Amino acid sequence: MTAKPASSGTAKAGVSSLDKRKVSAPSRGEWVWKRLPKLSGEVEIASLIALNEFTPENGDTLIVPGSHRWEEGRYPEPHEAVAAGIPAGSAVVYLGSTLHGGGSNGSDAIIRRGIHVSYALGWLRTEENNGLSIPPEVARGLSPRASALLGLGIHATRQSAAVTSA
Ligand SMILES: O=C(O)CCC(=O)C(=O)O
Repeated sequence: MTAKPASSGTAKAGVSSLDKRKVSAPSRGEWVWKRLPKLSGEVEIASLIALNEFTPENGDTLIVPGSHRWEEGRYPEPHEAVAAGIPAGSAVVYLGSTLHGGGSNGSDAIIRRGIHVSYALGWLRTEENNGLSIPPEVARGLSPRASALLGLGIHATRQSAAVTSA
C-alpha cells in the first residue's frame, strides 16, 4: 500500500473537495457486530483489493491510521485521514477497529472495482453475509475448510464444519 495525505474529501465532513458527491462516513468494520462488547484483542482483519487503481479521482479508500486505539465517539479531522492510493492488484489491509471509508468518485468514466476480503473470529458472523449470497446447492459442494472460512460452519470443531457442509 502506498499512503499519501488525503487530497480530497474529509471523512468527517463527508464531502469531497473534488466534487460534491458524498464520501462514505467513516466506520469500523467491527461495528457490524453491534452488541459485541469491547474485547481486549482484535476481532477482524480486513482488506480491499483493487482490481483497477484506486485514486482520489475515482474514490480512493480513506484510512485513519491509529484510529484503532481511539475511544468510541472520536471522529477524524480531515488531516487525520489518508488516501490509500491502491494500485491495481494491490490491497489495503486494516484492522476491524480502524476507521475507514470509501472516497468520492468524481469521475463519470472510471468505475472503481475492488474486492473486500475480511477474516473475523470464527464465532462471529462474517462481515459480508456469505450465508445469504451463496446458494445452498453451491455451499453443499464446498470443502469443509472453504465452508468454515465462509462462516457456514458452526464454530466449535472442524468436525462440525464438515457436518454442516455434508
Ligand atoms: O469502498 C471503500 O473504499 C471502503 C469500503 C468499506 O468501507 C468497507 O468495505 O467496509
